[in-house]
Amino acid sequence: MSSQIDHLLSESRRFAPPAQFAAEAVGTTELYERAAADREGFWADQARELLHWHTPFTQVLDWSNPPFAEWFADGELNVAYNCLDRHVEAGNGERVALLWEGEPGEERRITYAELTEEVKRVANVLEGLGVGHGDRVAIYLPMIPEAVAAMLAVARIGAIHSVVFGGFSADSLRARIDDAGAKLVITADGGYRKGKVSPLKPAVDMALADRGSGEQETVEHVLVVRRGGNDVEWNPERDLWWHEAVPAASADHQARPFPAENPLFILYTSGTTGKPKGILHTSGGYLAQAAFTNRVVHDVHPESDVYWCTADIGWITGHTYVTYGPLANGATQVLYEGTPDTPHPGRWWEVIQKYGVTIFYTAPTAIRSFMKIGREVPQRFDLSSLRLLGSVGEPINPEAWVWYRNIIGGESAPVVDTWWQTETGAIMISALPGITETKPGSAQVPIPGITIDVVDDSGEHVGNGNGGLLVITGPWPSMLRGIWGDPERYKETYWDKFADKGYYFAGDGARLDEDGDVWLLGRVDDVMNISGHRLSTAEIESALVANEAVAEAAVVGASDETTGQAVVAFVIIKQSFLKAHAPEGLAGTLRTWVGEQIGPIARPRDIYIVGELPKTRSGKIMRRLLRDVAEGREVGDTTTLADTAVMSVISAQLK
Ligand code: 6R9
Repeated sequence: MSSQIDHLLSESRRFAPPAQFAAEAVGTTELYERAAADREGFWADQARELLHWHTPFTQVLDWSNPPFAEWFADGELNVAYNCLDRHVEAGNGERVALLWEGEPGEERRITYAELTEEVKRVANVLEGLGVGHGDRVAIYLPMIPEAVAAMLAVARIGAIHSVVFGGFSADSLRARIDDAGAKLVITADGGYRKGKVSPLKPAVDMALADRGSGEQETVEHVLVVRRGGNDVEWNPERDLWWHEAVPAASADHQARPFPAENPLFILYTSGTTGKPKGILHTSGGYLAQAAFTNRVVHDVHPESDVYWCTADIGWITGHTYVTYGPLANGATQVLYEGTPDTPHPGRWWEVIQKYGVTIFYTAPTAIRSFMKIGREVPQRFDLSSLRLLGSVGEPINPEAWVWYRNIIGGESAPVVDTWWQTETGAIMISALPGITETKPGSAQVPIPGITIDVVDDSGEHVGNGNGGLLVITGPWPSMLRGIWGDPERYKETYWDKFADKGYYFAGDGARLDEDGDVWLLGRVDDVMNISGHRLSTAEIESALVANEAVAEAAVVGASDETTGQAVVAFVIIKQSFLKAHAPEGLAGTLRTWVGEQIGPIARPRDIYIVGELPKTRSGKIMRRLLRDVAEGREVGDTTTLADTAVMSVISAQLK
């Protein structure tokens, strides 16, 4: 890590916002001043200004039982009403909410009035199926307008959605359905990916098929959108077509107010153990910070901008910056179904040109893969509508940042590097593009109303010029309210490390430069970041050892030029298996296996079959040493290994 830090600190380029951008920007220095003078008052102002409250709140923050926070607790609102009806009532019903582009090239323009009507119908369908306040609904859909409508319909009736990324396997879906106890699954027959239909309904059928004895099935119905046109099996007692049920339902639906702390969604994310955590978010505080950050960081002017966040709704970025933030603000946005390079490598740039996208928010891994293809591809398209670029998901290296600004942003669009997490719910660290002089590679400063620090192991501020651990020093409106069904794990994971200070431990390493700006340095735990997606080493290890051939497995995240990190697995094969089978092709088989168990994003880039794994005397696998091997470095200090010779054996085997 020290060479990385040296490299970062030699980065001295600075970019001031263009004058016109600065003059018209939503985010101003007054916001910082107001927040510094009265942080809670500041958030109360934002919540009042940006949202409609059926019952206005009088309390702002209740932190009497930390780390369990309540924001705006005596207020009541309806999240879907805030994202839909109120824009129609304000006379903006004809404004386009979604500019949808299917991968094969179909197009649908959906106004706020149309989306509101659709969501009302879906809400009636859900209620007709017996889904109500507090019930959990799993959503397993491609990037189609129905995905946004499904989330909002669930929110409208006070139920809780759990969106499962369409790239996850039947097993992963099953585990998430079970953990949340979902009553309904909303899915599609399939969606388009890389030029063909990728089926989804069969995975739902598989997930709901083999119940072990004694296990109670919680899912009563499956609501299916027809998108791919692929053949699907049908269980008439359980399954309903969206295109039959939704148009037949009434378009009248009154949005009922719910308390600000009513749960809105659960989203599963990888932690340091094998079992994904169900991160719980609630309504008022989440929506306030989602709307605020989308306005001031993305500089959204709803009447004129065309906004595009490329994230899938299966990730937190898709929740906050596709569904909730932009729609709460009444913005017009692009929703694109497919992969960036189908049917040609300029597909994204074509979409920007076609719709005149002004604000574009994507991940460093995508930017790096475009850099690899070359600037000739984006230069074939007119990208002059773009006025702001954003980055999220992992550290963006200065070279990619500058390429993004110059080649995509026409050497003028500000780039905001936004740091946040599933747990934080919304952006926490970022420049405000109209007032901050940006630095390539640094996320820079906490947004107004957020307090953070970089500290040493005992929680002491490290001071400028030093590295340490990133902490959030006070509660914030869109913070997670817990881990679904596991309050203890919530405390242990995020709050125990700095319990005496009351700091939230983010799990990221960071450094403060001489100006006090923050540079994120990646995870300090066993969480990997592959193309901006979080995966835990333990999760993949347990998938590997679940295969009959594998005795033991160790997984590390090795740095990768394109994906940020790549999964590299070291496995020991069972002697008994080797007696009966030839070892040829085993690595490939195991790769496929992991893809089936968790999802294609979890497939290891490399699988090394080894005879032994490096362990400490207490039996802990020393991943640091395996990472050295995976990244082709000289192996570091091996003195704490139980058997110090093991690393030379492994290195020799791989040569
Ligand atoms: C929004 C999202 C969270 C982890 C986080 C950190 C990494 C996200 C980053 C960044 C450096 C940025 N991360 N944004 N690292 N610079 N701008 O990605 O949520 O999927 O929960 O991942 O991603 O390591 O801890 P999530």
